[in-house]
Amino acid sequence: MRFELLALPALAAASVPFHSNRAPARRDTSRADAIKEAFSHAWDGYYKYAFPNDELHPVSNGYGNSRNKWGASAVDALSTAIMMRNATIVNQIIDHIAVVDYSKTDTTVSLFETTIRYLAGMLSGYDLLKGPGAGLVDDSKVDVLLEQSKNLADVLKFAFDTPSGVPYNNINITSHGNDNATTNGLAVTGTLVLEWTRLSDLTGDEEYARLSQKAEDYLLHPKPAEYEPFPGLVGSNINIQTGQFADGQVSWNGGADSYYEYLIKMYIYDPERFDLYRERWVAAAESSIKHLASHPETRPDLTFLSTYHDGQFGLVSQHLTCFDGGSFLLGGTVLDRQDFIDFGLDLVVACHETYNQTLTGIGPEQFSWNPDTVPDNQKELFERAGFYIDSGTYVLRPEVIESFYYAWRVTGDETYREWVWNGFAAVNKYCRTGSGFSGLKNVNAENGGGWDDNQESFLFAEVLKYTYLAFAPEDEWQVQKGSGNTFVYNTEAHPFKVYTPQ
Ligand code: DMJ
Repeated sequence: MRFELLALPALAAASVPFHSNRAPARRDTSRADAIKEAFSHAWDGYYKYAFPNDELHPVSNGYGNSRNKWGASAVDALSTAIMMRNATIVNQIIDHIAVVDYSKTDTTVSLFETTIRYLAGMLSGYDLLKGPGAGLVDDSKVDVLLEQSKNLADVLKFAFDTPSGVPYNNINITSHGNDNATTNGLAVTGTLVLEWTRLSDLTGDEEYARLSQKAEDYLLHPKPAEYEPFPGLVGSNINIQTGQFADGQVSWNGGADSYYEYLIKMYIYDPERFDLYRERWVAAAESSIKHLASHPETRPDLTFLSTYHDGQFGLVSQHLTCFDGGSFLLGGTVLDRQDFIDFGLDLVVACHETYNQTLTGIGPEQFSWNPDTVPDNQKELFERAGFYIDSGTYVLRPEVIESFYYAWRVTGDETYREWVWNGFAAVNKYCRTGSGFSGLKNVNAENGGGWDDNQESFLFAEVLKYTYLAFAPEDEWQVQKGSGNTFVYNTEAHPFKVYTPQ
């Protein structure tokens, strides 16, 4: 096991040795400051070279517009900037949001990506600034976040206008067209309901909740029965005309992932209205432990989740999938189920190995543990680590660090907080450029195989938020052990205030 701190190029980290003799509180402040410094570094580069475009190209200092050209990085950065109490950046972002015209774009719009990054970024900013972040900026500026959330949802809502109510994901907001898809994916269909329900609860306009919950209903009552091969575990695609499942391909990997994530989070948001969601998450979690838990031949001590289709188990997982440990830990602590907490920790330990065993200390995009298909040049890795790499890229994803954060919050065990720090240190060492942070081409090569020259907006929303929260002061928005959460995080790490009846 490798536990040493990777050297940090930034000023803040240089003063924070891993084996520090300082009192924990003081050390944690230094670490929180180092993470805030990384956030400011990324923001300054984005603001200088890319704003108000969607994302920075942090090597060439150009920019991209992969998310509708509405300033995705700015909107995605808002909740983290509030939690870091950086009033300057928060003001810059709100001033930008106030002038975005959400009715105009020249690109195809993803309902899912636009919901989880833009709609959620604004709603979360509103919840935080009306709640524990109040006073950070002039209160008269905050209402625009809810107004613009409503404007955006009004532009998007035609997507749900289908025979079943299952939306199209890829839409043209000018022509009200779509990509003529016959099916929609499980994750993109099932990762709207928290944001659209929150919008209804804040505005009093029931339409948004109704639309998203109608689509979700097909997922909660899956038909035909054969496409729910194990209780709670469902297929990956839904017919847009009928609302019926179109296959029985089960996984927690990308494409399915955040459907499961939102089941337990909806229950936390409002246990009264969303008890069926809890029931479905518990069924999925129990079935996953029983049927999908898989231990690599060369490392039987590790536990990953396999996929399942037509009697076959697929021994492949992803960086994206590593949110699973956090989901089991959150569900386990909220429902007081030690078996879920224990299983969540097993998943966290295995995902930690995907970081711990590479040359950079960062995990790959996709990995496998099928002993029959190990490439010759990865036999040593498979023997040592229990997995081999299918895709070695790293695009600044958060899921492994996110689950470390949940493990730390739920258990209080410092080990997991050190894993958060090591993950941050590795990202700071290998991904940091002169103007921000770049994805890597190969996490298991010298220097990460080079930079991909892209800084995804979720660097701001997720990676730097979960790392910061692990070292930040106690606050109402921190994930709590047990059932006392007053905030629940959307899949892009934007915290929403849990529902309280008026
Ligand atoms: C983010 O947009 C969200 O976390 C989503 O659920 C999955 N993909 C990225 C991060 O990897």
